[in-house]
Amino acid sequence: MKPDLFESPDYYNLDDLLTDEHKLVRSATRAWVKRDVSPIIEDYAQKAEFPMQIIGGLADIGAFGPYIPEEYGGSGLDQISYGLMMQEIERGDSGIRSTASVQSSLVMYPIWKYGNETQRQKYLPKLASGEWMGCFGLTEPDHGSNPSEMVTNFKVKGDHYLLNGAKMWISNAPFAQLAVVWAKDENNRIHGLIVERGMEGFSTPETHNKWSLRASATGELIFDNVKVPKENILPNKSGLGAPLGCLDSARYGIAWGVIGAAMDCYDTALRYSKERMQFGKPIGQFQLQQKKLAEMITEITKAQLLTWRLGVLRNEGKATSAQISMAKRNNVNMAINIAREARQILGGMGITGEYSIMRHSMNLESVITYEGTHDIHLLITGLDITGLNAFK
Ligand code: TGC
Ligand code: FAD
Repeated sequence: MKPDLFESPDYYNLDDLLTDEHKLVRSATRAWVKRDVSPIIEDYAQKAEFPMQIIGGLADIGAFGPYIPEEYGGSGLDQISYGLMMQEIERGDSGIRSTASVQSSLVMYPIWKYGNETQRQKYLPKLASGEWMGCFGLTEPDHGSNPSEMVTNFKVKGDHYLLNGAKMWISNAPFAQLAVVWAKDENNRIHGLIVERGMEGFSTPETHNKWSLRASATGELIFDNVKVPKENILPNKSGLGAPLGCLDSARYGIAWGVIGAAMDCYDTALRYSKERMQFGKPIGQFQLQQKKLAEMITEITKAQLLTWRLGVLRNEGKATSAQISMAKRNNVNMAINIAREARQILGGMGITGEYSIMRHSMNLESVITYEGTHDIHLLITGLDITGLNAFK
């Protein structure tokens, strides 16, 4: 892969809206990505392998629990710092951002928000340091967009629960030490359970043959009469709103993250367009190529503004789930379109691993599907503005 020459676009001087802390977090994360991710990521994506050696680095930059309080090992940062960190990591690769998103927003967040003090003390510091990695089991083979119909269930058996069922498409499952699993009790109420690797009847087979998110490990979670100690239930929230509350935080991180992928594609294509000569001119001098580049920077700038404002609302505790859905949907779609256009600017070189664009493009096919598909987020907006529910 070519050396990482990334320079981030800031067409509307958005840096003026950031604090010194925001800029520090961003530059530290960017430096880490340039040093530890860019040189190896293409190789790992080609091999379809997660680079386990970067877990320590992710922990060191504070990517595991950026907004979790410091007393539990988190970094205690605000939502804009969290967003900028996701942007920089996904600039490197969506799969690496996935690992950070899952650990922070889908594993640490529910333990912090819905767990008791004993669970927080037991798990959060280990998760923040990367000593333990976690995963989040909501999707099932027959229940993806509609998790309310899940069939994974548990029954009370003496001093423990007996858990049965299966989850599919679970990021980090093949190597995670623990899983936050969403399952129904005997009254059909959804609860979160902490399931640890090594519990009898719990297995995590890896999902192979992905053309997307190849540097991220995906797997299943299988529960065959798994005895889960009663103290492993998350006591402070139940119902579908509990996992969906975690998704709010992760979807917000994605809205920022994909701006990173889009910026990387734009920056690469812009540089290439000034260097690549055809018909005696740099291709960037042709109007058709300028149209592509001008539209890219316009869309990136709009997404940056949307996301910055959402960050302010999150910091004030005012962002709604529907606002987060709009940003996730808009920004992923923006990034996928930019990746496609940028790839064309590079001609044949665009399909190779010499440049990051094709990898981003393929990764974004997962990002537009997970954490609620493009269609589901549109229907959430539709419900919010009309009051009419297309899901029921
Ligand atoms: P509905 O009746 O609307 O709601 C049920 C309860 O949940 C509450 N609620 C929320 N709470 C917090 N945050 C949200 N975003 C919420 N949305 C809804 C709601 O108020 C209600 O509470 P209560 O107290 O009244 O019971 O539920 P529904 O069954 O009609 O479903 C709505 C729908 C379709 C929007 C929801 O099911 C949905 O979002 N589906 C998409 C599924 C999804 O996003 N799955 C993601 C799996 S995890 C993943 O992909 C991780 S990828 C990780 C990576 O690698 O980065
Ligand atoms: P389906 O729900 O079957 O949807 C298929 C199509 O039908 C989609 O286009 C959808 O938009 C459309 N559709 C569905 N319902 C409606 C409707 N009411 N109206 C209109 N159209 C509709 N899940 C986890 O729990 N944890 C994870 O860590 C995780 N990681 C993932 C990693 C990867 C790489 C991938 C690909 C997925 C991951 N997922 C994870 C699962 C992901 O959240 C689901 O794939 C997603 O929610 C969609 O579910 P589905 O694949 O079953 O599609």
